[in-house]
Amino acid sequence: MADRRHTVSRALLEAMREAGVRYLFANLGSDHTGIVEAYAQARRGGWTGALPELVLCPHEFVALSAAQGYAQVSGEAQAVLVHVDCGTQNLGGAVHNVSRGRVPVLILAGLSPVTAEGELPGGRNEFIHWLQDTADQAGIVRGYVKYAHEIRTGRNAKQLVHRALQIARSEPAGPAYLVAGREVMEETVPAEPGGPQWWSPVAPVALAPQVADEIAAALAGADAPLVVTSYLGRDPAAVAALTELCELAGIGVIESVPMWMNFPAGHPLHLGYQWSTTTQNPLLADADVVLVAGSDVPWIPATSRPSPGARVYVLDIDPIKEHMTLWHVPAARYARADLATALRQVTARVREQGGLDAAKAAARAGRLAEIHRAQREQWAARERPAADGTVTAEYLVACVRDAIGPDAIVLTEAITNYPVVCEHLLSSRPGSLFGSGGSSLGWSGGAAVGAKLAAPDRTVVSLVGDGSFLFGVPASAQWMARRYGAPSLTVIFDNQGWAAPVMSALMVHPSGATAAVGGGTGFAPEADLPGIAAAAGGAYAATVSEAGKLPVALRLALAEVRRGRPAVISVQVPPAVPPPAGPHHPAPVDPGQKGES
Ligand SMILES: Cc1ncc(C[n+]2csc(CCOP(=O)(O)OP(=O)(O)O)c2C)c(N)n1
Ligand SMILES: [Mg+2]
Repeated sequence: MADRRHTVSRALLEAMREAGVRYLFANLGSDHTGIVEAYAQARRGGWTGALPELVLCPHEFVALSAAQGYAQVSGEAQAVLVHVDCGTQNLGGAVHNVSRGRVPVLILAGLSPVTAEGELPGGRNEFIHWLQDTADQAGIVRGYVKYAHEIRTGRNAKQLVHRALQIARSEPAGPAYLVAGREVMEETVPAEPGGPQWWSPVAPVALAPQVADEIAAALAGADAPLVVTSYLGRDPAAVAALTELCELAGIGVIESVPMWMNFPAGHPLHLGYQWSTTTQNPLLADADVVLVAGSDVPWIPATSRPSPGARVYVLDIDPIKEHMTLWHVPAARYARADLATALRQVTARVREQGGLDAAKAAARAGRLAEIHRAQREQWAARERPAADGTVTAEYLVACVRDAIGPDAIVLTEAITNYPVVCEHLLSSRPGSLFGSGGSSLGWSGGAAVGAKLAAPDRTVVSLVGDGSFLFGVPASAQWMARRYGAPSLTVIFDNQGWAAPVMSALMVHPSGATAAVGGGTGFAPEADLPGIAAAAGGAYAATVSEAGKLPVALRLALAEVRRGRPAVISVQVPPAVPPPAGPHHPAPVDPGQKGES
């Protein structure tokens, strides 16, 4: 009977499940005959638990973003299944995000059949098989994946799944891409266990002792030591390790372009955030020892950097970014290490070396706490509605913060409002704030579904620009949220269009034509963004423009989410781009902080 045929498709799925893949985020096609058949067999035979749960994703970008969100929240790699070259192309910028964000994921794609005359089961029998025959399908994603390989025979298909996942999970983590032709996927193979216990990711790497000594001595002897981090919080344990070191030695922390919660915002040694700043950060200029602990962009050298006399140390699982064509931080030492492990080593050496002047460190911590306090006071003062009763971005984030509480998982894709989100959300719990890690917009739509599947007991909230909401293929993402019981709250920063490209133009041409006539990136006539979610996923939908109505609107939406229904609220916030210059509208001179270009 057909069910007794143990196909490679079935073996691939079993290998994923053995390896701990809970969900297969899939968009199916003619290359997946064996996969569709295996799931049908499993449903008929009552053994669906042996396979990853199939999550249908009407768009591949959303599928990969969902797998990314799941892995970011849980630390566990999931799998994505896409249709030949077409589906691979549709992964689009999500491949950039998992790659830049160093998020582990296994992507499996079919290949067009390689036989056409009936030679083998699975050979060509549909017109598309000729159209989908590409010279180098893996080439579509090769620049982004850690591993790309074709499963050429079913006999080692399980082994290749385990190998791909081992590579994807080993730090620096990232995507792995496997392809398999339909004939291979339809092969019959013996049912064999894959031995997942032999494919664990590479164990955390420690610092060489002399490097730990050198960094510890530099920090202990510094007058103004500073840590800059962007993604240390990928590992929540590293947050505690950094906190311990900073408290011991009185070291301040700046988060640069944070896409993770890296250091508690409420901690007196937290000295704020920096993005695409146009002004020198004085704390960075004053530092004599700077520890860059997990960062791709610790500063923007053209506008803000440490002083030339500062000693810089780069501590990272990816310290010299071999995959970025242009990257340099002038450091005394670059060290590859697991950040939690390395920071614990450095802390231990600071204690053991005896070079730390405890009174000096305490006095410094006191001064930094003052800076911290003044900064927070300034931020808090901005948490009010505009004079005309409309909503400001600062007030919006403050209201969201107060409504959701400290345990929610927040996804931020607020773009020009990235800085506002950090400064007013003030996340202090590791694993509570996530960004895409890259710059391809639309991540939060699918990521929210993945995040909720990974943490069903936590409230998931996305803070997203109106443009980014549309990039996220909301009809697809919201449909998935309802179908798979993964409701979340989406709060749209509706500034009526794309502010970021205009900000970029103003940064380069502060007095150019854009400053005079605007950037032309407004969204009028506006789409009913929450209405898209209502139509596609039955979401609770609301639009808010008056500040007075915001707290109640958020409460109602959250109540819906807690009852199991997705909710999308669009909140009108001022366009981040100033109005055109004129007698009553002077042209902007310095756009200041900006989230993204
Ligand atoms: C896939 C992709 N396409 C284009 C861009 C360029 N881009 C950067 S920000 C931005 C506008 C984002 O609009 P929105 O989410 O509304 O945020 P806002 O700029 O208004 O704050 C665009 C188009 C990008 N980063 N990613
Ligand atoms: Mg916008």
